Amino acid sequence: MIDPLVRDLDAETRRLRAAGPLVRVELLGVPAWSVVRHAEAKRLLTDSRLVKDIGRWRLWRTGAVTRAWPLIGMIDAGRSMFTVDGDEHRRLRAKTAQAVTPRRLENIRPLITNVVGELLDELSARDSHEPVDIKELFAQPLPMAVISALMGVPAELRPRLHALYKAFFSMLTPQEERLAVIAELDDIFLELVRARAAEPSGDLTSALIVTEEGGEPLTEQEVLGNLKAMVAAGHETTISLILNAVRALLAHPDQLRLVLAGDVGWDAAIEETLRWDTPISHLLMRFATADIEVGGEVIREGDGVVMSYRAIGRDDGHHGPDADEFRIDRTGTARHMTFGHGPHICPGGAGLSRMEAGIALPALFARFPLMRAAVPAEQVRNQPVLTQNDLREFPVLLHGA
Ligand code: STR
Repeated sequence: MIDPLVRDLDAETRRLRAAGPLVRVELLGVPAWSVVRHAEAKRLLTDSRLVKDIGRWRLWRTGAVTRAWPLIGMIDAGRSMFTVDGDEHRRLRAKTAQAVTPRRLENIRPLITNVVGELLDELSARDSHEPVDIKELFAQPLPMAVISALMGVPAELRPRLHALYKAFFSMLTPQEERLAVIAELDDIFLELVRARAAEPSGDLTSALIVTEEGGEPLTEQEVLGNLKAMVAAGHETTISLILNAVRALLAHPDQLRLVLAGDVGWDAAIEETLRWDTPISHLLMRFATADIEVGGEVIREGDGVVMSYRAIGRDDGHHGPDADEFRIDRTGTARHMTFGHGPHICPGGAGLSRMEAGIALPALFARFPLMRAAVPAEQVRNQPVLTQNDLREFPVLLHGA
């Protein structure tokens, strides 16, 4: 039911929805539950009997799942706000929330505008009437530039990080190589943590380390875990948001006209993209510490549970009978859950990614108002990445036909 190679994401989303609200799935041979509807997801995401601690997973405890499983890096990712719950989670997360201040976000705005301007100038300079890949040349470079600047990751490391994350997420990477990639990411980020511990600067990594008088500092491993989570999340998901918005708008010229004419705001176009084509297809994983009944099925203690956000965004029970349509002018009050819900709801990144998309998209369409897709929709393919909704490439004609 869940294809690790993502050969047809729309068909998969439809199948999951039809089988919901709770669907038995296999993740590369490993059984789990997938939650595919809004109401059930909302309830489970505030149910404290579902936890992130991999130690509660029966298949892990029995040794049926090991580090040889290609998705293990998504779960066994070190101690951070992403992997713990309860009071410990509040402590790890509070530190991040304090660090991602509205002021820090506002301070990053000029950088986003500059990077977007530079990328657009490079695109213009090509003056090409041949197809160009708007992923490689626009959607992909921006989020890494922004999250690196925020966290203090040196610019010269960014190309290497791109390559490492690509290998980390791809289901085609041999597992031995993926484990080496994970080790290298750890080395890179640990070096940064130690440098900032020795000499703090104004970046967010330093803010995770520095503690006020009387405050309880995070351990080195906790700072490392939070830093890794923030860079991975800030990078990968925002690429998808920007690219999915470009793709959806070009595929729906009537909707694009609405936003270009100013009849509908860019914020609405961005929210509709977040709902209709979520950056995360499936979020791994939570574990049941008790039997939990959902829609006539029972999640057993020790079972693993996946949030299938792409299906959740298309839930007609929540978004109405036209949930499958991309409509930036929808009038209902139903809100999407693309950034999650409950204690683990996306901390800070929601605002950052909206800001990036909110600057990048209007600037892109203002510079290239005649832009259109260079290939038919069915030729645009996903990367072989089970968890992220990530396109391989998206060729466009910048100046139209
Ligand atoms: C990647 C590997 C790593 O070093 C740390 C993490 C923790 C946070 C995870 C990240 C992972 C993968 C992408 C995630 C992110 C949190 C949000 C992001 C799942 C496992 C999303 O795509 C939603």
